[in-house]
Amino acid sequence: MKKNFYVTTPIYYPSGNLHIGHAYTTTLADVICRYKKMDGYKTFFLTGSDEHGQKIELKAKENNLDPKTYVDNIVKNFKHLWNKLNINYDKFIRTTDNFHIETVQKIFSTLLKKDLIYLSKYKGEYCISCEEFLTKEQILDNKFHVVCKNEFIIFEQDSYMLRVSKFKEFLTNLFSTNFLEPENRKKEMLNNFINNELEDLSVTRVNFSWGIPVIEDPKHVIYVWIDALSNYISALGYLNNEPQVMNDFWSEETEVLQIIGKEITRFHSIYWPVILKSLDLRLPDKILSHGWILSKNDKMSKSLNNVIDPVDVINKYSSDSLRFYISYNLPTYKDGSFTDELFIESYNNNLANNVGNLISRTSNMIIKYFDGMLPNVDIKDEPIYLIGDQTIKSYKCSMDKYNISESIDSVLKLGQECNKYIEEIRPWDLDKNNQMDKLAKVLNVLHRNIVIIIYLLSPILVESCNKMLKQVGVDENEINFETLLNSSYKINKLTDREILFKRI
Ligand code: ME8
Repeated sequence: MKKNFYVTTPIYYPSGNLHIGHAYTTTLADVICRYKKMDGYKTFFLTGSDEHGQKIELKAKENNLDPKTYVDNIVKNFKHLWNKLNINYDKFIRTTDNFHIETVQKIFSTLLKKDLIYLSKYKGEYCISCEEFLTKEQILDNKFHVVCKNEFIIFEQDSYMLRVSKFKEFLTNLFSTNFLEPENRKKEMLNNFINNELEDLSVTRVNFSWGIPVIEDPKHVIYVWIDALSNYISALGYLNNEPQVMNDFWSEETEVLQIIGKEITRFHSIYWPVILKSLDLRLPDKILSHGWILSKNDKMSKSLNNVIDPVDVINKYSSDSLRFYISYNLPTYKDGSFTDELFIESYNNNLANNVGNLISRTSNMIIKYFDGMLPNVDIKDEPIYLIGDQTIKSYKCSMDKYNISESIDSVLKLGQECNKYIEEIRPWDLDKNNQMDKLAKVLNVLHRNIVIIIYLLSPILVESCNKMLKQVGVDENEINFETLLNSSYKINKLTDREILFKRI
């Protein structure tokens, strides 16, 4: 079994501050990475910023700044957001980093030498805002890009081209595997591109200068996608400074997961594999292409001016509650929404009424009936004992498929079962009737299931996790999947009665 894990997010454009959509992808990557660590993997988590291109050059001009000063300011805000959202990345790559620039130039030279890149002319409909040549399907009213609704330009100039057309067979074979998820995205790529005439890709520009110059022909700058996609290996030291990290995390022993939003699927599932194959490098195991967060019926995006700032949400509620909403309420296979109403409803139902309530009523009863010291009794014959073990199994199974929402669902079901059990068994009646042995069993099994719930939610609720554990008298260093299954962690005296997840 592979025991290294490498996860990446797209590198985001610093053409403005980030919004909930970017927080979505990055939180998913963070949660999966934390889970993999819990499961014993050596992990590497990469995110960053995609700083070159015409759009950034124009934005900087609008702000009377040189491009680097302009992006420096915005990248500070990126990092501030990731800090507030408890995103535990290992590396933040900027495409203006010198090591990245050198690697991209070396990659370009290699492909040029192999005649996989050649000089030609290119003409097409081009969207500056998305840095993308448009296909017929992407054009609205002969004038606009259907996604961002901006006007495109007609664009003709000398350009170096990547020979994507040579890779039809390679791509057809690749698309017969499960490397791209979900399935409908795979069909879309096959129908729109691979099974059609597969065109070569324009990879340089001469009409702007804010980019990485081609060493062999410096009036050309390397256009955003070769520059941007290469970040995933330049960050690991490819052809550069840290070959050991590359050896560790781009080796066959590594499970490589790349999470993206669906609008950049073409670049990641077609051009990126072509570049890797051209360099004789392995491919990622999985490109997980998630749906969009919509605002009304449109994609939430800077260019449509309909964004929600995650920093506002964190300041108003909390980082954990945002991480929870993203992880649970926005499953990756479909588009989702983010509104105050949906957010509050989910928080109250799942965190306040289910998990928070269960922890607080159980710990209160342990304090009340047993002075906070849980008697150690055998609980294997308790009806809700086995559900705990089953939950661990189904949680892991869903997480291993990167289905975070489904994993959380199994944990929440365990919480519901425990709350239901309390209503049915009525521990307060056991106390009244002096059935203390049964009461000890009931509280013990509830306690065990609560520890399971807390541990399984720990990659998501990273700030509350310790508070929850403290409330049930368990030290964070005492639990892992093994001690959880054997119930072999130590339980201290319970004293804490703080209310977790107060209702909003
Ligand atoms: O595309 N819903 O950068 P970008 C869900 N630099 N996810 C969303 C979203 C939404 N409404 N809006 C943004 C770029 N995202 C390139 C990437 S990678 C080599 C280069 C997320 O700033 C989602 O992950 O436009 C999407 O793919 C990404 O942000 C686009 O960020």
